[in-house]
Amino acid sequence: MWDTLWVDANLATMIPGGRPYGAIMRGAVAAKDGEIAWVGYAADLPKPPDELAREVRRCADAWITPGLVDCHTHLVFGGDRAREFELRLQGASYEEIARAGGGIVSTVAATRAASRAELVKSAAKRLAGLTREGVTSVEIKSGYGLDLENEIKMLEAAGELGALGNVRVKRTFLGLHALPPEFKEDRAAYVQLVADVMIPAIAAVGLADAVDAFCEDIGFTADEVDYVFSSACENGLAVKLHAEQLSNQSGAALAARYQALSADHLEYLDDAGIAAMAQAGTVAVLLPGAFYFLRETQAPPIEKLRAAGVAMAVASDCNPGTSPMTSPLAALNMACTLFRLTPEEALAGMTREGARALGLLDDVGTLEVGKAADLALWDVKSPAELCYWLGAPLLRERVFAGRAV
Ligand code: DI6
Ligand code: FE
Repeated sequence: MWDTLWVDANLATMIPGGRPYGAIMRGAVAAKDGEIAWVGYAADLPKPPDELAREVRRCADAWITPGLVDCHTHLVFGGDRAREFELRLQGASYEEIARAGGGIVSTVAATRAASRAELVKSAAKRLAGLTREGVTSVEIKSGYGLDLENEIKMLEAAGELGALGNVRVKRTFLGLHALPPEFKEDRAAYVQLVADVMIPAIAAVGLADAVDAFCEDIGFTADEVDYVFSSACENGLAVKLHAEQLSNQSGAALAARYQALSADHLEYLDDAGIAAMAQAGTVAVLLPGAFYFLRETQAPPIEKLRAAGVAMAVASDCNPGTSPMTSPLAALNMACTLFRLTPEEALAGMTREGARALGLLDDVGTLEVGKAADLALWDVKSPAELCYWLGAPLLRERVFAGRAV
């Protein structure tokens, strides 16, 4: 007997190669022990539903997708940056504010001042924004502590959120996010601290799955990132990179040299970077929320990424400075309107490709037997509606590891 069987539903399995969205009309999906035990056409079920599962859920023609995977967020932080938003609306640029000691560094002060419990509490609200729109897996970065104690506090808070929110959490250590004020006169010492002390310490206690960095004029140079990435590899952690968001630093190519899981943002990505990513199988994570919120005008080279066969994921980048957005469906809409992804590409970007970008594709991201029974049930007549509406309450039910939550 299966635990639960969903019938009277259409499935967007997101398995590539067949019909759009891997769709199965009048499908059924079953869960046992938290995993998907059966997927297919309801007509092919071996027996009547009630003889197959302890609980049968009739879905009145809802669409079922894999639970959404938000593969790039900075959900945990103290304070907010609404004041900075006002300054930017009066003409100050993100870079000017950062150089004047605002920006990320101001969130660092607020994050250091917050207790772990306070961080969990404020992030839980943002996480609720994600889960009420179907997210079942989320990546959460550190990077607003910038010393070992506060980075650990952030990563522990991120871990607590998983159990609290019924989501799978992948944690990323983002030590090279900004130069902390106490190292203002000695960049090299901070980079060394991150590589030689913080990464080994965090890896030793299993608080992170990956290491990220902000490779940018106002962030860290490719050489500095290179140094930190070699420590990540030595310590058995995957890497990923904020690359080519505001300028071209050849960060994506550097990331690809390290077989990075992903390179993220990519507005200024060049042809060499695309080729390197294609070769390495590095996922392009598109973050239209940051593009929108910063009123950027140069979009990532979507057409060329597509032509090169680079996998494209879409994520919220939820963070206080450049993407204060807790709506994954809004990110899907923006990926289509601003970056010209097709709705199928956008939805794949927040399911299958998001999972790939987290190294989780064997576990989640498509509706396939043996993967976790992480599902989202939607009140829509076609999957394209998930990218079309802005702000509509489309989620009917979220299923995490086989349980409706
Ligand atoms: N790029 C971003 O978009 C965020 N971090 C990064 O490296 C912004 C973070 C912030 O402004 O607080
Ligand atoms: Fe980011």
